[in-house]
Amino acid sequence: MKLSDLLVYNNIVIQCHDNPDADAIGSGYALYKYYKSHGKKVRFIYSGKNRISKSNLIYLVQTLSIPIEFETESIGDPDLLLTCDCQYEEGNVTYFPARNVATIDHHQVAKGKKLPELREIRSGIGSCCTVIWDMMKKEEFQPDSDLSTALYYGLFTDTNALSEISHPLDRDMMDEIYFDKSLLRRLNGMNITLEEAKIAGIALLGVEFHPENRYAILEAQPCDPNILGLISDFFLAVDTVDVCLVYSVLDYGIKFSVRSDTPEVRADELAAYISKNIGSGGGHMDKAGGFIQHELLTQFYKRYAEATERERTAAVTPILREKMQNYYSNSDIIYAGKTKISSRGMKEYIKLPIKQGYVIPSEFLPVGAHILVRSMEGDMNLMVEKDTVVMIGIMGEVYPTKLTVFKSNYKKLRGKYDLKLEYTPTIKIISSSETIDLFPYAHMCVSSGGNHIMARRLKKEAKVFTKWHKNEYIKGEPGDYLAYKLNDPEDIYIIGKDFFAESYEPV
Ligand SMILES: [Mn+2]
Repeated sequence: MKLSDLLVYNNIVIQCHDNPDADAIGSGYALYKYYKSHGKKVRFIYSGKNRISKSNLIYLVQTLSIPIEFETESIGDPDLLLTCDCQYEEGNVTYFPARNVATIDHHQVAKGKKLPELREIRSGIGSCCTVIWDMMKKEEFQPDSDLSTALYYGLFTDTNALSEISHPLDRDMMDEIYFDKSLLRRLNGMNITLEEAKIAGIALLGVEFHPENRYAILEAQPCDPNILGLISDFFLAVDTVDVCLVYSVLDYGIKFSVRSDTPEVRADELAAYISKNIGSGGGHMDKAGGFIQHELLTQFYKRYAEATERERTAAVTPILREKMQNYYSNSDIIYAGKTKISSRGMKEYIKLPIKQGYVIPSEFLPVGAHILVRSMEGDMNLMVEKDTVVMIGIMGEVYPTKLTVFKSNYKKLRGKYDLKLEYTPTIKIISSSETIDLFPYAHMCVSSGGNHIMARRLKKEAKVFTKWHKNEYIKGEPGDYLAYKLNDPEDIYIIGKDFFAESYEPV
């Protein structure tokens, strides 16, 4: 959906979730400004039992004069009700009947949930502000400095002071958008109340420590999610603790933070594991976080579904405890060159020629330029050399190589290379902060194939430290393949099941 698709409606009510946070407020404010600029009659409301009471949010609303209204009675009969940072008819969104409904959100969608036709839901993006920022960019709508700051603060707070950002689009907004530094400083100085500071203390007292795997679980009473990050950062400094999970049960779901200081556990991967099927999670190797949705927990866990509101917290603890236990017991760790791999069940396969893309940066950038290549997989810093080649894999992953290596493994093909991706890789030129899309410069090639490997299907999860990356593992899920090169058994790695089916053939 595009923002301009909704310009057919004249009388628009924007609603964010009850107990709005900074992301909900920033999102609604952005939509308000966009539709107002097109001469629409617009209201921005929230409802529920409580008015906004947190100091930072009150200050944000007052300083930027954000026209958000508390509405508990009726919204009248608008042409359109547009919900943001939430989905219509959800538990944490007070229901108002409306003729037409549209939704813009970044949360996961519960299975079987009825969604309005008009919607833009991009799960996996750090904040709803980012989704709207991207939509506004596509309309060439330039946010003013107040709105930019509100959008930035929405992303800032929804990703624990940016430490849990994982999506490249979030990184783009973080890099590109203007924000008022002094306002952000003031807001950070009023982020938690004295009561919430005490919640951190109580959480520390109730720690559950698991010495066999050196991890800790801490539960915090309902509080601002940023406190979870503070607690977990603090607790990771404990000498016997390598990994920690801090969570809080809120009325619409569970917010959690994960920290790790051991190479055997990637915080982002653990966060994704914990929230798999029931929410979303991600971040960085050392810091990550996520959100588990109340409605999805209800679908998957009977004991949670049957719990009353007061029993919910007690029902969550065993679910998370079990997830942590499974995480440690269900996964093999393989160190290339150290772990002995049994050849039992291994079969020989040959790699088929596959078409993929490549870019030669020196064709359109000066040699010596420092660039950053951004893709779904993260950021990669490079210096452009005459013979630098950036390969684009069939999943949109990018990696560098040299022209000589390229020529011995690939054959150039005629034609342009393009892929439909959630995020199209970009190049940022460091000196000028200019951003260039990668695909218009992409050529097509085909791998010569013929690589022989030994491989077997994984029955349980595996973490592989390859000989190329000794500090960072690749995770394989059951169904993926564990493989090594026939001529180099130490070159062991994981091949995703979809890619394997397309690209390998038994010998
Ligand atoms: Mn949000």
